[in-house]
Amino acid sequence: MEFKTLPVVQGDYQLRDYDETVAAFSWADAEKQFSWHESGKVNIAHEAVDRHAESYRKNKVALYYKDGNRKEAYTYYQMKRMTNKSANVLRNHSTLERGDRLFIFMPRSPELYFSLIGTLKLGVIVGPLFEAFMEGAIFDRLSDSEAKAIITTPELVDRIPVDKLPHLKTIFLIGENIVEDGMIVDFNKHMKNASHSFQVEWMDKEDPTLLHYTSGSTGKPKGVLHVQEAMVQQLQTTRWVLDLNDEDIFWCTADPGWVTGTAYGIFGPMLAGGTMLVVGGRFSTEGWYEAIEEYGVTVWYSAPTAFRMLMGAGEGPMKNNDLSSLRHILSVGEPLNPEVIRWGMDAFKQRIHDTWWMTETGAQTICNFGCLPIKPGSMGKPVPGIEAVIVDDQGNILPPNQMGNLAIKKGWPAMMRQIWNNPEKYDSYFVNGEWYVSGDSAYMDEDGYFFFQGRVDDVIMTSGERVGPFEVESKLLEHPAVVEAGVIGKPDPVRGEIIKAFVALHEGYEPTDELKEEIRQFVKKGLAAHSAPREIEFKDSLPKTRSGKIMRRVLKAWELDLPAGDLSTMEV
Ligand code: 6R9
Repeated sequence: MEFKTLPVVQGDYQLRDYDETVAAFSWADAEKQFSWHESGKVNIAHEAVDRHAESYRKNKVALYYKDGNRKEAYTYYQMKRMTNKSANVLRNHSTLERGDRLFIFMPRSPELYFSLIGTLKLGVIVGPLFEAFMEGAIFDRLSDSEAKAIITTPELVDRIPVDKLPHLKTIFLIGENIVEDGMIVDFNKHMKNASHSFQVEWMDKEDPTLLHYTSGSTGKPKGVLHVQEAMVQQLQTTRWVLDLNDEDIFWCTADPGWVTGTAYGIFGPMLAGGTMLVVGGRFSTEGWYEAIEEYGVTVWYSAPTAFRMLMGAGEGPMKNNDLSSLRHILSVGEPLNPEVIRWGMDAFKQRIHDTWWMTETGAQTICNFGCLPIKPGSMGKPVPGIEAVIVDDQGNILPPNQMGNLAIKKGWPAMMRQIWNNPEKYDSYFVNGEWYVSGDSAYMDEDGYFFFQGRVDDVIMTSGERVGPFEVESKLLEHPAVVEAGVIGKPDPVRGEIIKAFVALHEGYEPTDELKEEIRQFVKKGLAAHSAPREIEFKDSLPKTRSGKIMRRVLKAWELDLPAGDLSTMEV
């Protein structure tokens, strides 16, 4: 089936006044940018790559890749050819069909991007995995989703428990000296001869695209299923929140194993015809600053943990690079501590913009963006098209300034459409069939700004006072000795719970009792007596997810001597 390709239009996407924009906005208008407006069919890979390759952006760089000395650049024209070749290799060397599941388990490299987009050209669902996953984590995800194929490398392939995965038929290996057999396919070898033309599978906008497994507070990781239509919101927010324009160089530091690394590390920028940078390898202060200067990064999307690590490294390394290309910086994943915002103002002479969303929301929902004046400490306001409220546990909408559950009106384009294999779990997210309840607690002020308070399950009740661990953690981080902090409620017969802080120290500080008392007093003076941790325990480092969230649940398990549950997303 051939469909006419719509011309790429730049359009007027400048936000004017917030209320005016919200009032004038409709998702239906936003959808007109894509081919289904004409044909009723769509494919996110076509919209992200092919239509730009057929436009004035043909020779524009889509992807810069840097890892040590490996430095490559691919235009939209080249991306189209490489993703077509990948799609042909996948089709010719497997039995994959539309709707089947394929996982990608490898470090960031151009091949990861080619094959991920190539998979979507086939209409096959992609499950991205962090390279740090070990056998148990791989097994949980591949068996739950009955995956038929995986793309990986010779270094990682031994972690796939093939014998226990009866549905797994094909392993595409990307690397050197690969010996093929009934199951193993040498991806690069076949890429050499593969045709660079491919007709994408035309899909419905409700057809699934990505399956992101994410950990809840209990039980096994759950498979959050996204659909084609997510692209509408990914593109719209890329323009409004990331403020990405044709001349920008965009760097999203997230790995595609995390939803940020697909929604904004691939699709948002490419749907917008942008130029993105991917930096392989692990975090390094010097390497990151160098990348910003070398590529002249203008828009930068990262996470509080990374900012805190950069902050911890001090001004020294910063002086070696010219970072003046940066014009817009954003953050996601955890609360953006005021301390980090202050550091950002000093270090980059601009404010870091907070954005709030979740794997389940599929794209940004509450953000500091464009025309919106920023209120310190707030995550911002709902992006146009999103309706957010605070509800109590029965689903009643609460008035401003009352803490409750942050909820979003069902039906936004990027919303998850299913929890794989678990419809009951999916339904349990919604109250009254109308509001998606996020599991975060927050309040909204009288101007409609949202303030994050914590995960619902992390809120501490001590002597009848509600304390958000984030507030305490932020204060702890302001102490010069503290580099990381995690705060939990520890059961206490008298007070219900007491506040316990786990703290990692900057180099050069001795973990003494005097320092504990000094830190306690610091929080007491800075916040409130009831917010000061009664107990402080020093640790070399704290357990974090791959996306940088301190895993309070693990701290709690340590404290209570309980099993820590699913640790597959923990950074090692
Ligand atoms: C994109 C992503 C979702 C949870 C979410 C919340 C926390 C995300 C935040 C934030 C405070 C922000 N979170 N953004 N907390 N301020 N700006 O992170 O997805 O990995 O599914 O995590 O992350 O608790 O509920 P995911």
